[in-house]
Amino acid sequence: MSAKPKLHYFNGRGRMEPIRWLLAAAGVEFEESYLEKKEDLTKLRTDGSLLFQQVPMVEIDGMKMVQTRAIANYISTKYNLYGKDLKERALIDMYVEGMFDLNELLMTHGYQPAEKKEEHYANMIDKTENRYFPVFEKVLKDHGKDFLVGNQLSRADVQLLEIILMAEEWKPNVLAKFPLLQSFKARISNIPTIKKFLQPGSQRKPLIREEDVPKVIKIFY
Ligand SMILES: N[C@@H](CCC(=O)N[C@@H](CS)C(=O)NCC(=O)O)C(=O)O
Repeated sequence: MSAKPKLHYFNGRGRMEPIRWLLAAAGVEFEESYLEKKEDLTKLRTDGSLLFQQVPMVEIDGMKMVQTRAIANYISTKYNLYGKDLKERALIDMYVEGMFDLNELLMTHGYQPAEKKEEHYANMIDKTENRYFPVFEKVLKDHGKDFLVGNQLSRADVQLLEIILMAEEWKPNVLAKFPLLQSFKARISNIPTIKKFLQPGSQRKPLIREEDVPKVIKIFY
């Protein structure tokens, strides 16, 4: 039996959260080692564990993987969340790259300085409601299936649910104009592995609290 993947990151969402989601959706148990202070990052760097001196880093199948997308690609391929052929994979790639772009806006909002918050919020909600969510609503409408690609669960569905829930934290009625995304959310949330991940006490991380932001910044700068 191979060891559980071990995730190295701070105890928060950031770039590691989509990886936690994918592992959880695949029903894979994982361990976490949290960076609490800068010295923890320095230690990983000096012992040669970080190819580009950055986290996320995931120990998996004898590798020390870095680069969020590379890690997510590996997990998605290994656990059959990456479509059944090249064209499905191409669609999934386009969708999830859009999701990563939106995720970057949602994930960094809590870290914005006070004077930038309002402008950042307006841009983030505008992009959510007018650029990204209409695309996924249309995809579901056009093919009329339950999942974004190929009528089976893929990483695109998992990552979209993650983003929907994040966007709702900033604007609770953000799905008001997207009826198919509303039913998508309910459907994907009910998949047993995902349902379990959504329960309190899982390894899913909460939205960062304002008072924890300086601590996280100190680890990396
Ligand atoms: N392209 C990389 C970016 C990783 C990254 O920026 N990681 C941050 C923490 S979220 C970091 O390690 N920052 C320290 C540094 O860049 O020196 C990825 O997607 O994994």
